Amino acid sequence: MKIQDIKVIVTCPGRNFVTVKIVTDEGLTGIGDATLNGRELAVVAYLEEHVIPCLLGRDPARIEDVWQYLYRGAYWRRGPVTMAAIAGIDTALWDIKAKAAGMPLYDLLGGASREHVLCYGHAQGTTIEETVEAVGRRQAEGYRAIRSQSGIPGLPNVYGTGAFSLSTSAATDALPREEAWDTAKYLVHTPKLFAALRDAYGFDLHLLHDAHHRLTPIEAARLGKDLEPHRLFWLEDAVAAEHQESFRLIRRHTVTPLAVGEVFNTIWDARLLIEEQLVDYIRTTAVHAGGPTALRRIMDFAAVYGVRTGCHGAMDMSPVCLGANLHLDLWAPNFGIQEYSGYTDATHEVFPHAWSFADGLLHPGDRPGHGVEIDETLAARYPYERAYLPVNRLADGTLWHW
Ligand code: CS2
Ligand code: MG
Repeated sequence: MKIQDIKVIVTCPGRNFVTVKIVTDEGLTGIGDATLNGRELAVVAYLEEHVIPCLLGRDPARIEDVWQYLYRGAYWRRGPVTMAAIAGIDTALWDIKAKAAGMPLYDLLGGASREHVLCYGHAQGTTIEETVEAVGRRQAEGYRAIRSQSGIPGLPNVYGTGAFSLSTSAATDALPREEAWDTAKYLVHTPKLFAALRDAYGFDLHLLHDAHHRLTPIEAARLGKDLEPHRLFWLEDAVAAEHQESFRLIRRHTVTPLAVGEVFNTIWDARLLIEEQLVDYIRTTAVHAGGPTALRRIMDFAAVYGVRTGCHGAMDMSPVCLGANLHLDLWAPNFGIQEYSGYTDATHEVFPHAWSFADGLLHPGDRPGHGVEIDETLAARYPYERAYLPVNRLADGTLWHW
């Protein structure tokens, strides 16, 4: 079998998605997600100009060799653009291999370790009361684990708590929205949210929280301590993790479980965190970590140290990425949880998928391959729109982590 053609499809059925489609001379096709939120076209150019010409005519079965060729062979290793491009190709090649074998991808990886995959949904509100109600709605939809975020008195527009923060070119302001941040206010308010949630729903529901990289290590330690009575499933991205050693300090002070890694793109970003068991969950995801080849390696490395998985699955990871993640989730001996924040109806239609959600659980389905397709005619009806994530500033104007 030979790779005959590779195309890159960009579509915006609510969010921009970049999808790689590989066609073989034997008529088998595979697709992979290569979306990098807010920097989508950089990955398209990387693929079209620098990757695709090197792969035409190659054997699609040699997934490991293609991965090494694109990673080592580029000389310029790592980085979100490179790794999203590699992920698009790698995911499509695994799709083809599993289709050729007539197996769902999880079978090819070693088979299912569980019947289904626990996932967590999102609940948010501008006030504690609104968030408490939103958690109730998610619970009624079947979710057993819910990430809960609330607006903070005195701070308008906190990402992930109220109105959607994404700016698109359809909006009047096509530039990043500016949001405000105050850590002191946040640290006082957030434990009150979880106290209210435990009062309302008891301890049977798993609750998660995302600090979105905004704290210093000692502030994160304080928050972890203050959240201890509320028994969180995890506290996510407490600090910006360029400095992996930060987690040593957080760990010394709190038993609140820690999750990190949605912006990581290789195992090197997490090596120390995993080897020293400084985190409980590693959040790398197929599209940002270089596809199933690399994600499987990270999961296996984490398994050696008792660190569990918690793949990033916000709605800017396309249904193709979610599909690939779910096969790895079903297989991984050290699976923890999968994020699932849902998609627009149009996104479900553009990407018909075998994976399904019921009772707070996901399953990848049993179709050969990863089980996700793209309807190219429909995709063409939703053209790309330039879009930005917000930025965050302190009251004095200092640009802050968001
Ligand atoms: C968030 C994401 O899902 C999460 O945990 O941190 O919403 C994240 O901000 C986006 O995926 C960024 O593209
Ligand atoms: Mg997050």
